[in-house]
Amino acid sequence: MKGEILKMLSRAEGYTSGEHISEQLGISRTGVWKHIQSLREEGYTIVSVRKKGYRLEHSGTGFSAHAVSSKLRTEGIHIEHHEKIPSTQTRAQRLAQGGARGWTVVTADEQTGGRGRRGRPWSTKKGTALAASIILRLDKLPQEAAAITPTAAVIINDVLQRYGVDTRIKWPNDILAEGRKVCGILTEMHAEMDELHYLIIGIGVNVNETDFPEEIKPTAVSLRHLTGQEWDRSALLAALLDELKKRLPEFEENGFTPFREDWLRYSTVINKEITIHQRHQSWKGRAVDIREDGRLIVETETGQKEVISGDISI
Ligand code: BTX
Repeated sequence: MKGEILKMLSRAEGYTSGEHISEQLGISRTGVWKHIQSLREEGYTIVSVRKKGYRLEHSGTGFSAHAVSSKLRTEGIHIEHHEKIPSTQTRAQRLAQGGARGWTVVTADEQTGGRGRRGRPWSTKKGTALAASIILRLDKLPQEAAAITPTAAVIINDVLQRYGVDTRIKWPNDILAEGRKVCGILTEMHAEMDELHYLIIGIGVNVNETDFPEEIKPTAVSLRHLTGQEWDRSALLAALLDELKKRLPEFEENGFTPFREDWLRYSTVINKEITIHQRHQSWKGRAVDIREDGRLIVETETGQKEVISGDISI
């Protein structure tokens, strides 16, 4: 409800009367007033003038469900926010198993057990990071769904570039700036052989961190480091969700194909000599292309190989 009120106030030219809000949202005038008070306590500056109503003067930079909702331009996205949670990904899994609809998004201000691929940890510090897991129910076959990771990487990269950050995609699931990791994407799916039940895209962005745990200091970077300014996490997440909501139907219709050229342009690995680290082996080659299903094509002395999973060092 607070998100709806914020949305109305931020879209209004001047004042919005309490009566209008109460009519539009089907709540009492006292209810409106209580929500306004609660928003003020969270740091929003809302001016009220008798007979005129309310006007939003300063939209806070807090990270909450209604802060994100009020900044979304697209409809149909439901946010479940947690102040502290082990992992938004695990919570989203549970919600999806319980039947939650597509475009339910779990967010958190702090994750105590944030995870990356193969059980690796993902650091999400309180008050500075962006952590979100999006439940998607797409009309796709399981084998077609894997290419959602490079597709999401292109879309996220576009949004960050629009904000003026020079980011690049590192296969399979990282977004780098100045050669360091600013964002990680974790895609998980629940499927049978011929039926995709749901996908969960987990997005972790380093936003306002000024410091990182010792073990990732050399390889991690935050948007704040890169731009020298504090970012509004809810505005950034709203922008990411809007863009994903707008462009994923294209993936549902035509797969990775419409995104592939952009991926190649943004990639840090194409035409580079790389080492691929897989579970039981590491080998060298030259990355030359990406397939429509998201597999990386690598030229080696013994011919071309397709890589489904692994980590790359350049
Ligand atoms: P990944 O397996 O590619 O990367 C994990 C590795 O990245 C770690 O082993 C560590 O070296 C490094 N790392 C950990 N934290 C950070 C960080 N904050 N910044 C830079 N490097 C780091 C990447 O997996 C996918 C991460 C997805 C995270 C999201 S957050 C929302 C959702 N919830 C959840 O538990 N995971 C996802």
